[in-house]
Amino acid sequence: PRWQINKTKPYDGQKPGTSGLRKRVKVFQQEHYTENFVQSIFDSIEPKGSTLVIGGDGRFFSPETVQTILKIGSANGVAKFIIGQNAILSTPAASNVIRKYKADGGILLTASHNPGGPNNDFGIKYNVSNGGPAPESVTNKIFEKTQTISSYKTGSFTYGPTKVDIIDSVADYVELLESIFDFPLIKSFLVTHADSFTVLFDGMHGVTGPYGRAIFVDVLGLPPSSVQNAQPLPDFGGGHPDPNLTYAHELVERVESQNIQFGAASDGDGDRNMIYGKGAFVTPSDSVAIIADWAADAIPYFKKGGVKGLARSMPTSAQIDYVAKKKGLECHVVPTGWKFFGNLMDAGRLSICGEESFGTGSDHIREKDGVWAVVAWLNILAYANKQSPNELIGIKELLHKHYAVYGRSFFSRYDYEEVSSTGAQALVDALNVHINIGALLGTKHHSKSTGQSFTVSETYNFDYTDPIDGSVSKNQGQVVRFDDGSRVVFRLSGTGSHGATVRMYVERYVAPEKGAAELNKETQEGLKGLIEVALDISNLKEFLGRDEPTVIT
Ligand code: VG1
Ligand code: CO
Repeated sequence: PRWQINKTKPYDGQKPGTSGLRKRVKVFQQEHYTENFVQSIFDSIEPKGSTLVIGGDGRFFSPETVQTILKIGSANGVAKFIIGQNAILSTPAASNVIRKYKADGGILLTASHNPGGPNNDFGIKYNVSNGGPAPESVTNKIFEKTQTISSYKTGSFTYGPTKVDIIDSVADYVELLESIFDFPLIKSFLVTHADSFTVLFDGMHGVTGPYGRAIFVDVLGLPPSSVQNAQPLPDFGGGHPDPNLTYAHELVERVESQNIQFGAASDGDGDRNMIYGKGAFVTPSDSVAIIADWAADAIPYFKKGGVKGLARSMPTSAQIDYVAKKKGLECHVVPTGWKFFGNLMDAGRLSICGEESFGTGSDHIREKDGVWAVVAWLNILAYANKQSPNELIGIKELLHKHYAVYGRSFFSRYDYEEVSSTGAQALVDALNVHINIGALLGTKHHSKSTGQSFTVSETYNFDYTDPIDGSVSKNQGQVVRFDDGSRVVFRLSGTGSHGATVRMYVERYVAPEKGAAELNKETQEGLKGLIEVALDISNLKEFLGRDEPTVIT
């Protein structure tokens, strides 16, 4: 036969998390470890005669893993692989390629924004034929297979019947965005405001550099200096390719020191984005609300197809809900992780959605899309400026206009990374006791520093029933609500490669009637009292043994 059987034994812990299996490279390099997981994927789908896409962020250990997938895939009967050149296809580009070429699925080699290189993280994620992350029914099956695996099949694809197409990593994606946005409008805005409105895109040495260069420099005609860190590197240049105020500090500093009006960054695999202009940071929760607000007027794709519905993940702020309400659109609240949006999109009930974790996207594909979000903002700003030619509307002006109409949900997330698993579990357990016996209900909590007080009105564990297929996901975060509409959410991360990470999400609504002085405050100032109360109620510092969070976003 053209293939051979290799004996193996199961490894513990090959359970895909929020977005695939993510571990240290060293873990993937153990004998048969990667092979086991790849064979388990093939055991959970129907590989015979299938067409599969292979993409990824180009991180360390990707080339080796492509070879592993080709060998195992060929022996399992895959008819054709479509591979991004040098194993590079951003997560959104891979989603597009799966859809465009009607592939049966795809394997993405990425650990997203986690650092890469021999001592850092690698990841493998399976996507299904709609281009989106596999639903829990599939990832649970993969996990089951990893627990009983005893052998895997390999073949030599050079002689096998499997076809391999190596495709340009960027071309299909650029074509897609050109069909969505008003590039001529953006270009004419950028040309007329070449001095007053400058742009800087930071690829963070992840996968988006070539995409950014193709769009911002080649299509929109910006100078090459508008794109930085644009070379994908296997270790991301030693950086942490996560677009937020902490890790994208190089962008933030250049935007501030050079008075750049529009700065943006994307993460390792290109599905996250940050929008940051001189003195103006856009929280992801606000970003998706603003895109939803303007889309049907400004963006050709939505002008044509309409906005069918909106959605956010549960911890994301309710800013988008206010837009949905005003426009009479349905608005869904799903658990954390992009896989929960796909069914709603496939059913034609969702057009634009986002997560507080710098994820924004639409039904043009089935993944969140960093570069899409950046171009969406440029399209909206170009449109807004065309409507009001007598003032320059930048990021800050657009935010303030939005708050004046809808009010503002102040939002922030505190991450406590790599804390002890026991401490994290103790925190969760203690909250569950409160939730189960209703102990916090009606209790009033004071902030010493601001004098505000917050009365608990509701406590619950977030469970979700998918409205399309009825599947249920339980315990997706613990919520404490207050009678002024504020809330705090606690959740354990599902993307870390080791140890536990606790996330605390805080949100406080301020109505438009409160006026500009209240609405346009700094986020941390607007949330100060609530954060104090949240830490106090949860006893978080004691449970985790941490005074300060690792990252605040
Ligand atoms: C995090 C984010 C979540 C996001 C996920 C994958 O998950 O909170 O919103 O969907 O990462 O994003 P968790 O379970 O660690 O909170 V990415 O760009 O890492 O694929
Ligand atoms: Co990512």
